[in-house]
Amino acid sequence: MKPLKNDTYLRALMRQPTDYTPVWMMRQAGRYLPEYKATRAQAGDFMSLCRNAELACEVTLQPLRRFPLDAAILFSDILTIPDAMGLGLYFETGEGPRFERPVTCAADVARIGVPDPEDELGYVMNAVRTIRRELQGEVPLIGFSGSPWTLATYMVEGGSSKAFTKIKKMMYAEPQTLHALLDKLADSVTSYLNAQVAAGAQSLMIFDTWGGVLTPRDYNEFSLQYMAKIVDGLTREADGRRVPVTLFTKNGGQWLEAIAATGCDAVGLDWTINIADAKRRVGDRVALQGNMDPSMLYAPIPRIEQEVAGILEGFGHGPGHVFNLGHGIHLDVDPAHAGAFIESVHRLSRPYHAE
Ligand code: 1CP
Repeated sequence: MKPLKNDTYLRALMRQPTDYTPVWMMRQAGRYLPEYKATRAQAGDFMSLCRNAELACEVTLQPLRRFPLDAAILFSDILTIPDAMGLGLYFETGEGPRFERPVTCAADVARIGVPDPEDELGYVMNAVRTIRRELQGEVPLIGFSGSPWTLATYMVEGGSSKAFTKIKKMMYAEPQTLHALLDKLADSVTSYLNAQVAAGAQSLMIFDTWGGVLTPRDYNEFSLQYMAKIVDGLTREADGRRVPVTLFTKNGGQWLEAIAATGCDAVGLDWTINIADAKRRVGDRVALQGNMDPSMLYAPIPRIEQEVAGILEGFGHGPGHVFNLGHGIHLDVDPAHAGAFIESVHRLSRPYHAE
C-alpha cells in the first residue's frame, strides 16, 4: 500500500500541527455534481450504485478530481445495515428511503440478526478496498456508519420522519424493546466499522443525524450510551497509524462535553453552535469538525469567504480543526461555490498555523 501523501486531515483529528486547516464536505459526492448524476443514471437506482464497487469508487473520486479536498469518504449510505437486516430498503423517487418491513414490536426485534460485514455487507467492503487502491495514497479514506439511534428511527418509522412519533411511542411505552433493537444495532455498527478498517478505511465517522430530537436524558440513554459502547469496541490502529473516530450529533451542541467524554477523537458540529464556544468547552480534549451552514454556499463567493474567515477566527490558532459544512451539501449548490469554499479554507487558514 502506498504511503499517504496528504495526511493533514488525520493529523488535525489528532490535534497535531498542520500547515493549513484541512477541509472536506459532508455529502461531497452527490447530486450537485453533474458527473454524479451521469454515473447514477448508468447504475440505475441508488442501491445499485452502492453495490457496484467500480461505480461507487468512481463517484467517491469525482469530487476529488474537481477540488483539492483533504479526505475522501466512502460512497455508500447509513441504511445499508437495516437493509442487511432484511427490512427491504427501497427509494421512492423524490421521497427518500423507505422500508418494506419496518420494525413495529418486540417480535420484529427478536427476528433481527447482526449482519456479517463480509457477507451481507460484503459489497461495502469491496467498495472500500477498491477506493483505497484507486486513491493511491493521495488523501485518507473515511469509513462511516449511522448511530444506532439514527438507524433505529428509519427502521421503526419505515423511512424518513419529521415528528418521530412511532419511535418515540416505542421509547416511552416499550423502552425495553427499543433497547433490544439499539443493542443489536450497536453490535452491528461495531463489526461493520471494524470491517471497514480491515478493508482500508483510515478514519471513521458516526452520523447521529437525529440525536438532537431527544430530551437530554433520553439522548444519553438512547443515543450517546450506544455510541460510547461502539467507540469502546473499535479498532483504533491500522498500518501503524491511529484510526481517528469522529462523532457527529446534529443539533447536539448542548451535549459537547458528554460527547467528548466517550473517548472519540473528534466531535462534529452543525452550524447552530459558535465554534469559539465549542473550542472553549471541549477543545483541549478533542478535535472539532465543522461548521459552516451548508446554505451559505448559495451566497456570492465574497460572502462565503467572509464566513470561512469568521469560523477560522473563531477556532483561532493551533491544531485540531477540520473544516466542514455543518451538514450535507445541498443538491442545488453551484459546484463553483463549493470550489471557492474549499480554496478559501486552505488560503485563509495558513496564518493560523504559522509558528
Ligand atoms: O442519488 C440519490 O438520489 C441518492 C441520494 C443519496 C446519496 C448521494 C442518499 C440517499 N445517500 C447518499 C450518499 C450518502 N449518504 C453518503 C455518501 C458519502 C458522501 O458524503 O459523499 C453518506 C455519508 C450518507 C449518509 C446518510 N444517509 C445520512 C447521514 C448523514 C446526513 O446527511 O445526515 C443519512 C441520514 C442518510 C439517509 C439517506 N440516504 C439517502 C437520503 C436522501 C437520506 C436522507 C433522508 C432523510 O433526510 O431522512
